[in-house]
Amino acid sequence: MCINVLLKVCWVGGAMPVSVTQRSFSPCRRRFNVLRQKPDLFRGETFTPLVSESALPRSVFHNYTARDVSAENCDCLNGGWCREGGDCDCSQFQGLGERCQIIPNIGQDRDGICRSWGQYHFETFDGIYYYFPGACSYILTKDCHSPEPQYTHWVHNSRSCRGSVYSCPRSLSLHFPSEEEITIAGYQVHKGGVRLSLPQTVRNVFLERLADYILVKSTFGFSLAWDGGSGVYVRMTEEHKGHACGLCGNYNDDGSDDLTTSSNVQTEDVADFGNSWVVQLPQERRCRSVEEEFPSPCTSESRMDDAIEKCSALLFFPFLSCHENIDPNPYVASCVSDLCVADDVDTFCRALVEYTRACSHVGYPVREWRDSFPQCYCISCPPTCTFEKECLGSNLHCLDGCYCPDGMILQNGSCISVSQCPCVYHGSAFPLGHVLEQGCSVCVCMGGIWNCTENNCTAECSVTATPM
Ligand SMILES: [Ca+2]
Repeated sequence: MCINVLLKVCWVGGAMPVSVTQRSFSPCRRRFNVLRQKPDLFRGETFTPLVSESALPRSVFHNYTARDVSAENCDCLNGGWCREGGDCDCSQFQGLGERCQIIPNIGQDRDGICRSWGQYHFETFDGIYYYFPGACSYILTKDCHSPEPQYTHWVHNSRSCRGSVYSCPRSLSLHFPSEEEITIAGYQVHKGGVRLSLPQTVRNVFLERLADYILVKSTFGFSLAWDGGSGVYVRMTEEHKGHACGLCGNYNDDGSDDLTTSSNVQTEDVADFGNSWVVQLPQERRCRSVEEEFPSPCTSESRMDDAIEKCSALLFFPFLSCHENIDPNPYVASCVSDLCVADDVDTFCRALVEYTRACSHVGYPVREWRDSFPQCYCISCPPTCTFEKECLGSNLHCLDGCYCPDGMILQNGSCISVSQCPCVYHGSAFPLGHVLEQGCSVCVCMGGIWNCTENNCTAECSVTATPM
């Protein structure tokens, strides 16, 4: 059984193993708020969804026969319909642009997280969702403010992805000043071609595996989470506002200028924009640019109808509780694009997971949504681990996923008892019972916490010792 204990972990925050780098549990406050709202979470009908009835799927509220089917070739994106005059009706998922190529996420709690999932889905720091079917490597985000960028992140899309976008390989490259390239593929991290064990500190950057994610946190204010497959989530502190560039946009609280090319030209053309951020890798064959009028993944009307019908699930209970925090429209639209390509259970569940992740990441988890979708039963859980996870105390507030039973905690992919937790010192993990001596102090690792005592090892120390 897949038991969801999303909220529970915050109650026991003090009892969780706290390492030097994970002391802050303040993000949990929001979860307590969520907890207080618990009765409301189960009264879906009391919520007013962001989307108006007119914007809800026609498959739910309207009769299809009214739709014009003579103009099928507008190549509308993101669930847009072709109108009689050959233009796109983008109202369904509140899209904008000639082809409905962008959907602003109007949820009030996005928290400035840039997200990309399933190869082709992107939502910028400033909340602009777009679909860009690139088959190359791209600058996801980069520090464009300093002559020597503090960070540059590349995402390597599949050169050829047939079938479900979640089944194709994707990987990341992270670049920091005076450091060799760090690559992340699956759950393996390499630096300069050498595999790193986790957790690991590389100068200002701390890397670890937590639940289903690889987490990268830096002292200069960014966090990145990678789900091991295709999902990458980046959050930065306010001081980086307006300094970023790349597919994640410029992070200046203004969605209207997010499609700015690498030559600093604003465009409405997603292909122009995306192609401009391509990275040509010397060892790779030259990859194909995305055509300006790239086709919609939904080439068949009946497939799109089916996809909309299924993906509209995100507009109703149990997802209503998150609607005012995270606008579901971009996620329904991305789900439709995914199902138009591969209409299978895994793809559908991954699309739902993406929305619940966005909610979890900002502290508003959708509780027990899998109860309503038993086919999505713990889709990515390791067999021994079927629970949710704690707040991180990092810039990415809370992770979703599958977690460990009460009293257990996930460590390197398996569940162990809290008392067995290792302790972290200077970025390295030490097992239970490990003894560290530092000057007069002797510290023993006990349940993830260094238990330190002072010895009378020097004259100075003996002065401070308790008199007999
Ligand atoms: Ca912007």
